[in-house]
Parts: sequence; structure tokens; C-alpha cells
Amino acid sequence: MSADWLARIAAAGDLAALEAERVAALGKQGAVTALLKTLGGMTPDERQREGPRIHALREGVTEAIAARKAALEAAELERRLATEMLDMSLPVTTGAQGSVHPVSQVMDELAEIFADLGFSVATGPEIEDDWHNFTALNIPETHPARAMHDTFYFDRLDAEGRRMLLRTHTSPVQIRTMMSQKPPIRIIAPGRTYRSDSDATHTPMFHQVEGLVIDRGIHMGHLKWTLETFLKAYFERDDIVLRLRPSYFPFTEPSAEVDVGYSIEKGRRVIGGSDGWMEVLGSGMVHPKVIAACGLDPDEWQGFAFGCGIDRLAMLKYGMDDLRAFFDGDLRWLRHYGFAALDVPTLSGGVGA
Ligand code: 2NM
Repeated sequence: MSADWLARIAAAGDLAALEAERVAALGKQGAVTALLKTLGGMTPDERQREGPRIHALREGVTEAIAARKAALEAAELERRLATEMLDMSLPVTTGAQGSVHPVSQVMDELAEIFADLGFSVATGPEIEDDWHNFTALNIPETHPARAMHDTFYFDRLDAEGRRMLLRTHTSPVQIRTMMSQKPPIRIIAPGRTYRSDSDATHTPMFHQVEGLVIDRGIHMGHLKWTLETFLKAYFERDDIVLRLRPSYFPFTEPSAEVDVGYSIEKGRRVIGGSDGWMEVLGSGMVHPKVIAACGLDPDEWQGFAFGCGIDRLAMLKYGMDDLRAFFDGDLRWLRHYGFAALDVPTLSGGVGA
């Protein structure tokens, strides 16, 4: 009886056949189950003789099924590993679908342009504390700019018992850099930033790049030259004209909005020329209070800073008109604007060239 069952279980060629044997032996109507039921009708003597034999049979069959099941599953896994193996070292020839995202492309271009001007790329946490995101930037508790930033707050508290937040700009990266490095400092800080704002021109997560220079004797002339050189390289045109308009930011004094001239070509606005002005950057001389908050002497060290939206920079260069499409993950959109699979994102060979 026992050897019979063990042979049938060993012969089960797949999981379905094994399950059929399990039901035939141990199921409600199964043969082994039927044997177990006969115990109730036996005399005590018979039961003492037959009980251990029948229970041993059930145990033996149960174990054999479990062992066969493990063996079949292992074989199935081996088969899948062998047939589904991908050789990652093979060159891609067909079927490539995605491409570099315009935001990544622009970030690479920014890093390349600013590297030529002696800037390095700095990064920092997206989850920040109140001090690095606001206080150190001369935005105290009561400042209206705090309310204007539509901040996302966490339940978790920082060391001062304030709630942690998603950084509303990349400026805390500049703060961290000024506190950890000795001037001269020349950095750009590209990255994700967050504000509770959502419509055709605002997404709750957007990308910003900010720049910072700290050295001796830095003035607005350095700022204007740097931005002009950057915009000429980025838009790949020599006829870039800048207009600095007086403005206000808590962290810079004086502050300036930077407009860039545009012209109309084939009915479309393109950067360059001077048919009209478009606002592209905010900037200014870093406020002495910000420099002091970072432990530097503002009488010795001065600097300029600027910031702008990367998503917006991409839209202006590649002629895109809806910000929300950036985050839809729609391949047709990428292809429409000329971003092809396997494009290598460099400035000279970039898709805008
Ligand atoms: C902007 C506009 C003007 C800025 C200032 C600083 C810091 F940390 F140095 F104070 N970082 N970024 C700044 C200045 C950013 O974005 C529109």
C-alpha cells in the first residue's frame, strides 16, 4: 500500500498531477482518509495494531508529497531562470522605447556649461529643516515669503521642535555649502523642489537650479556677465540680451529679476533678439545676513546668487507649452519634441542642436 502511493507520487510529472494524487490519497474522499475512518469501527485490539500502521502511511504520503512538490517547484524555477535569462552585456539593437527626459537633458547641459565657468554641482537633502530652508535665508517666522512658499510639512519634528518640510527651493543646498566649505565658492544646485501648487503652469514638484558665487570683491557686474555667458551657451545664440529689473528677495540685496530678449520667428517666440522681454531668472547679491548666518564675515566675503526653473528652461529651449506633460510619462510627447531612444545628452550633440 505505502510503496504503491510513494511510486505514484514520484511519478507525478507536474504540480497538477501531484495535486491529483494528493486529493486521491488525503482528500475528503481519499483512500488514506478512508483507511483512517475505519479506525473508529475497530475493536481496541485491532486499533492498537492497525492505528500506528495507518498513521504512518498518512505521514509517509504527506512527506512524500511535500518533497515531490519542492522538487517540481525547484525544477520549474530552474527552467524559468534558463529560459528568461537576459544578457545585459548585449548591445540594444531593436525595441528601445524610452529616451533621456528633457529635465535630465537640461540638467546635463547646465552642469556642462557651468563646469566651463569653474562651477561644480552641489546637492543636498529634499527633506529639510526650517532653519536651512527659511531662517538662514533671512526668512524669519513672520515673513510673508513663508506663507507664499506653500510649504509641504511633515509630522516629524526637527531639533527645535519644528516640523520637517519638503524644500521649497534649492537654496538650503547653498546654505549647507557655505557652512561646510571655505570660500571661494562657485556652485550650481540643480534638483527637485516642492510647493503645494498645481495648475497649467505649476506642478507640486518642480525642478530648480540655483547658482552661488562667494569670493572677495564680487559685484553685480560678475552676476550679469555670468548669466549672459550661461544663456548664450544654453540657447546656442550670440544675440542674447539681458535686462535686470530691480526686485525683492529676502535673501539678496539688491535683488534683480532677469529678463531675456526674444524675437518672433515663423510666428513663434524664440529666445534671442529684442522684440520683447521674457522673465527667466531671479538673482541678486547675497544678503549680508545670509552670509553671516553661515558663519562667514560679510565684510570679507560677498557673492551673487540666482535661480530659475529647469522645467521652464526646457520649455523655452525645446518649444514645449504644457508643463504638466513633463510628468505624464507619455512616450509620444518625448518623440514629438525629438527626444529619441539612445540619444546621448551632450551640449554639442544635444537634441536641440
Ligand atoms: C533666486 C533668486 C535670487 C538664492 C540666494 C541664495 C543664497 F543661499 F545664497 F542665499 N541661493 N539662491 C537666490 C537669489 C535664488 O531664485 C529665484
